[in-house]
Amino acid sequence: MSVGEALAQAIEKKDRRALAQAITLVESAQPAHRADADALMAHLKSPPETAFRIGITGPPGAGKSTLIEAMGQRLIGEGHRLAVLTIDPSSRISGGSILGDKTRMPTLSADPKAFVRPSPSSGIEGGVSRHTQEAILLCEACGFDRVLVETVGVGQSELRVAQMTDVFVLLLAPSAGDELQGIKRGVMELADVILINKSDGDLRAAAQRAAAECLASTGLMKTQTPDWTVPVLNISALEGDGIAQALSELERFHQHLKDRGLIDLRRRHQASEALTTSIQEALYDAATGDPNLNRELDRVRKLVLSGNLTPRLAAARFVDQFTARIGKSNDRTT
Ligand SMILES: Nc1nc2c(ncn2[C@@H]2O[C@H](COP(=O)(O)OP(=O)(O)OP(=O)(O)O)[C@@H](O)[C@H]2O)c(=O)[nH]1
Ligand SMILES: [Mg+2]
Repeated sequence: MSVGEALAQAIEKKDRRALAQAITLVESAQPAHRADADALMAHLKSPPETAFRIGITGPPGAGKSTLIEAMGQRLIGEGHRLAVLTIDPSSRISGGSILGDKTRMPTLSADPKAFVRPSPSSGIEGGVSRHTQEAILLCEACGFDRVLVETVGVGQSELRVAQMTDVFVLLLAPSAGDELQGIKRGVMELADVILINKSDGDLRAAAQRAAAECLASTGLMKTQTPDWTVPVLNISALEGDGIAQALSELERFHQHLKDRGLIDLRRRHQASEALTTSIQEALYDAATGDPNLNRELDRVRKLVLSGNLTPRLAAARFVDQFTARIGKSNDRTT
């Protein structure tokens, strides 16, 4: 039996250690591991229909981890098995282990019905690991029916997480100066549910004004999902206020999608997006795996950084070199 097949079998028996190993395998950058990872993914059964994928994003310090602790304990209390994948752009692998959010979800990390997995962000975009999609499928195969993906709102990561989850939650927190911090309109438009955290103590009034401001701007946006009005809720992850309501909004959204047959549609759309992204990444890897092309990339990057070439022209020049090399290697093989 291959490594991949053995891991797939162990995962189906709800073996958490196998799940952890499997995620490490799919995250591995070593080419030798790729074949095992592909075999593993090929042997997985399709996820149970009840699985629900929840994406949570928000600016640094908004309270994502605190919220996940609070929500997680409730979900477990309701009989769910919860997997939490946190993608932490600031985490680094140190001595083989990841220093990340695990320590900030102490209760969930210690709970046998939860599985908490911090992932370092990978590669070029500095955001969502390209293997998060596979990690989600692995968690579901291991019997986790709620999968939470936490990402800090930086760059492309929100879009990537929105593309791999069933509901996308935007968590914001008021600042002392009232305005909502660090949030781009494009990200607001991805949200299915908006939560304004830290609606407690000194920040309560500011949080309520922030919610009103948010409602006003979401009212003007076109929604992603037919017949769905994006709810904006004030919560306090720290004090546990509004967590039950927030969870019931998520379940209501899940039901909304199911009633209209939109889950399947959303997942098919996501699979198609994932295919496009995977092709982009595979092409990027193929191109930068070639030492000559890698040097060419360095060269054009320097030109871009010194302001002598626009990124688009630099990319076009690089792609020309890439296709020229493919042409040459085809000439050799035919
Ligand atoms: N007052 C108040 N503080 C909170 C609340 N939720 C979180 N905090 C505090 O905000 C800080 C950041 O909380 P985290 O849960 O680590 O935030 P995060 O969004 O996961 O942060 P990063 O992962 O670093 O982006 C901590 O000091 C929390 O105690 C809340 O509801 N009210
Ligand atoms: Mg966090």
